[in-house]
Amino acid sequence: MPAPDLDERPMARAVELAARGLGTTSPNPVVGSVLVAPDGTVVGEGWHERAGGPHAEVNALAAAGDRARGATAYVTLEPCNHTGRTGPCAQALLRAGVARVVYAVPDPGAVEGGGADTLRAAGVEVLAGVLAPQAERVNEAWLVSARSGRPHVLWKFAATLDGRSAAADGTSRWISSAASREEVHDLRRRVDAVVAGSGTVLADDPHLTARAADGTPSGRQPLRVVLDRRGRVPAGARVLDDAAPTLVSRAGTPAELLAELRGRGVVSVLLEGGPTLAGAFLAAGLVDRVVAYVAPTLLGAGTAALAGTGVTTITDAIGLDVDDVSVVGGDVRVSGRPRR
Ligand code: AOF
Ligand code: ZN
Repeated sequence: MPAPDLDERPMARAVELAARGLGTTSPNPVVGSVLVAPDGTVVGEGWHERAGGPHAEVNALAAAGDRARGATAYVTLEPCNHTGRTGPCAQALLRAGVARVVYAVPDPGAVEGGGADTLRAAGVEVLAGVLAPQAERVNEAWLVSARSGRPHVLWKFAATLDGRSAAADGTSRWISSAASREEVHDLRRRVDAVVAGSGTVLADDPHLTARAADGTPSGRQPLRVVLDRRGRVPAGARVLDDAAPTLVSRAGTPAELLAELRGRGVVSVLLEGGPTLAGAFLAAGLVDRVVAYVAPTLLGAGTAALAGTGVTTITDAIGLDVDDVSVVGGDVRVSGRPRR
């Protein structure tokens, strides 16, 4: 049996391939696959490119052809065992004569039991859990949604070093750097829906579209969602233009809004503002990831980035398990998952 670190390199490549599907596979997962011959040669690579299209394993098998026989298949998600829009990958791997299957994360969405049991029963050596944290991270939105039955929620905000999202006079444009703002447009391209409260729409009149540097809408557009319980959003608001579809929701609670979005097939949500809406989601335990862009500027007065969490004493502070701290265009980007 190969040493575990020998399995990590092809799995790392499979995770890289999976990431290529981010933004185009919803409501399906992102999945990557690599086929390696017994002599260590990579004989096929594939990833899931779009919902309804061939699964990662099938693409990798097609690339390998006859060379798949006797190979090890690396897959970031347990191979499927069901006939959905495409045939079961477990069977395709068996037909191709794959000798060993290494996968990272079990499939929580498996309809009729995962493919691992089927493969083992057919005499294939199966190993699970290789680079599970990395595979989990790239597919976080889909996995969290499949396990929880509601969309994954990413709260993104920009603030000054002293934690403010707007100055005392209400101005808030360009707190974060151009590079950070560009990243936010990439985030929007990758999610199914972008959510803002009516207060943010009234204060900032945002487009909530994914745009190129020149300001024109570019790439896949998420559903724009405005939580507007009191019907305050005016007809001329930019968020209602025809650049992308918009849902004005009257949902009474974050949970209700997420259920409504789930009903529309939404797997991933980007929560963009404002402070009170974010506070309500956090208080309800409905934020799965926080991404903060902290600019090296100070205000000393103005709107706090977050409000309404209900936290009044330090022992109740919402801790984050931070898995990334980077510098983006001079801002510090901190990303982590709220501890429950
Ligand atoms: C994918 N891509 O590469 C793998 C998936 O609707 P279907 O028939 O494409 O099936 C989707 C399910 O198949 C998905 O929820 C997951 O359980 C399993 N694996 N799905 O879209 C892939 N390997
Ligand atoms: Zn499959």
